[in-house]
Amino acid sequence: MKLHWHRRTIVLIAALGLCVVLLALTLVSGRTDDSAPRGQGRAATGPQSQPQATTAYEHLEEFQAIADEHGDRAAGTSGYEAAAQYVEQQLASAGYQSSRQYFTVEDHGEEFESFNIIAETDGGSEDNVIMLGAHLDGVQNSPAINDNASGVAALLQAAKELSQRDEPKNKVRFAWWGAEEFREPIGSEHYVEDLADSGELDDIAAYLNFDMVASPNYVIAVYDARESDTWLEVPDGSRQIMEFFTDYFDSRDQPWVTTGWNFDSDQRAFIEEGVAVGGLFTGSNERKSRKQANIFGGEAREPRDPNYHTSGDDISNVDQEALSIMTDAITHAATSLAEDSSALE
Ligand code: DTR
Ligand code: ZN
Ligand code: ZN
Repeated sequence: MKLHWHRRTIVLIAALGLCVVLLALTLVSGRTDDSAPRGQGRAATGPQSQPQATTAYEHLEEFQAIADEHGDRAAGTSGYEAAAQYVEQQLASAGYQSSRQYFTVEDHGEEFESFNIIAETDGGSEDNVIMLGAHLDGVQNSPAINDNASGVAALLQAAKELSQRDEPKNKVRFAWWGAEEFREPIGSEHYVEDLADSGELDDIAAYLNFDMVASPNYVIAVYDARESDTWLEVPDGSRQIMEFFTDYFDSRDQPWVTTGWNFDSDQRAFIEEGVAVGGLFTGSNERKSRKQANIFGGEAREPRDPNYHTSGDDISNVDQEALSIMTDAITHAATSLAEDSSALE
């Protein structure tokens, strides 16, 4: 009898123990699913376990999934954090050591922290740095796929391709900027101020900006360095960057047009400090001319991106051909200027 009671107690305790273990396991796995951003959760066993995107478009699918889960990728949100972790994971699996540069955003009396992500090649001349950047944040309540997951994705592909090459002659530095979608592009401004203060800005040979490179009614446009603003002189060397891109497009029989500067994007702080700048663009809400429609196809007199800064800026509204043309051009810029920057002189 005594033995019987004892066995029942043991069975009861064992069953209770099992329940506690099962409950704990459920809680742990539940917490991982809920709090880990998409992508990062799957990387729990290390970067290698993450399925690797092989095209810029596959990165866009990840950014769309992040937007589906978090709503948007605006500065200071969980969507921005999830997107940043995705970029960091991709960089880590390509062998880069990225870092976050934090800064404070002040907006309508509110203050919060955001950050840029910076990664660079280990090797290459430290005083002739080729810098390429794209803003990672988006406007509120939008998946922000063309503006600017497209630039982010193209830049990731360029960084991955460069990581497969031999040690570069010039250092190449990549920036995924935070908080561009404000009155002033805050993240890039913070970065440039920081570099100017430490005297390292002179080491930047060129800054190339990529903001919107998959517009549905696209043009293939190069920032026009011949143009100046009444209050901003386009720095020396910018013309050479423009020609670097137009020569590349010519060599591939790819038609191109020029675009006026938009001084509200991340090249602005670099221009103000006299760094040579350039960039590529496929259009926002400006209308496509008849001439441009003849060159690139698409709809004349219609916006080049009718979803600019709206909730319709999603993956169904990007042009994959434009994205692929621009990704190749950006990859060419990174890999070729890494080897030889004489085209910029
Ligand atoms: N202001 C940028 C988008 C933008 C619009 N026109 C241009 C020309 C060149 C670069 C960028 C842009 C934004 O909303 O992020
Ligand atoms: Zn924008
Ligand atoms: Zn933008």
